[in-house]
Amino acid sequence: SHPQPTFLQRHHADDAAVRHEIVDGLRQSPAHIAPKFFYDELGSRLFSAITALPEYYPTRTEAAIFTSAAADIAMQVPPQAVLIDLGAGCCTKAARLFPVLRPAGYVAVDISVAFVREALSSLQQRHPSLPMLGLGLDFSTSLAWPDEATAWLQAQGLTDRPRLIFYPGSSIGNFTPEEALRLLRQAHAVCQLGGPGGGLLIGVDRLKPVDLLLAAYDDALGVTAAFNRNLLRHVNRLIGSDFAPRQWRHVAVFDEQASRIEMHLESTAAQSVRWPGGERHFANGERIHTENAYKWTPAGFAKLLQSAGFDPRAHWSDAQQWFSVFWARA
Ligand code: AVI
Repeated sequence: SHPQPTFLQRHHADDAAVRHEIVDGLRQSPAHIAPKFFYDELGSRLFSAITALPEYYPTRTEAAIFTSAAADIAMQVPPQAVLIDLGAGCCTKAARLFPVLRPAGYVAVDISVAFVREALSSLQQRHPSLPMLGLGLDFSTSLAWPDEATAWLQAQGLTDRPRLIFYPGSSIGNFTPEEALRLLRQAHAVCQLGGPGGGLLIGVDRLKPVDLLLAAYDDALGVTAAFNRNLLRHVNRLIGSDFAPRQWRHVAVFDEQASRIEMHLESTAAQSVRWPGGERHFANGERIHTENAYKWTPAGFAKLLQSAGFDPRAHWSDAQQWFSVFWARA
């Protein structure tokens, strides 16, 4: 027989809610669009291309840390836990760590179950006896653990297992410290619903010389620029607007004060953008803020973990100290 994962979709923001969120951001000054809208099908492929760029060090640096620290990680994290993978996507990062983490259950969380459906189904064929749940949940809004997911854990006999939350890739950096604290507090609450020993395994990008950071977010081939401008094509489909991507320039800057990379789209002409029910004028040079990527110090991030209720137990980095992986007990 072919075992199948279970799939659950929670509060799929309806089209009207999505339209409202985007239009509201466009009307503000400065205008902004949330980075979750980068990831339509082409956007996900462009991000995947970014991770292969020589300038974009985070993905490969984190992978090298997971490889070199594998034995150590295996000693720290509880075996037979329920592994909860935030922003799972193609599930490859977690799947590679199955031999290290030895989970008793696997929950792949992403904004839409559609993002994990195929990957999880094929992963299930390779691990037929590992219970798997695909959970569609916009945890950038709220990581409240859904009742249906609790019921699934119960049905699998996993209720009392520790919960091991896996949040790699420095996606936590795309939240402001306040937003990150809120999300981590919710993650802590999710861990507390399970058995003792649970916690958080998280990848965090570090503060480093600005030239390295700027190159990572403004690469020579222009892949990041395409990724940023593709947001406008996605928004056109979501709200029916008429953004002309050619009229917008990719801008990446580092704000030392906030310790963050900011990505913007800068209008290269005075222009009006229209959508059903509204329009917005942009002056030449006016920007739309599309992403923050905070760069943490290990001490600063350990403090954030503590503020969220976690107990940071271990920290691994690479020889250049560019990226950090934290293990924190709930
Ligand atoms: C997904 N996230 C961690 C990436 C980052 O580095 O902030 C998104 C990205 N934006 C530009 N390049 C990559």
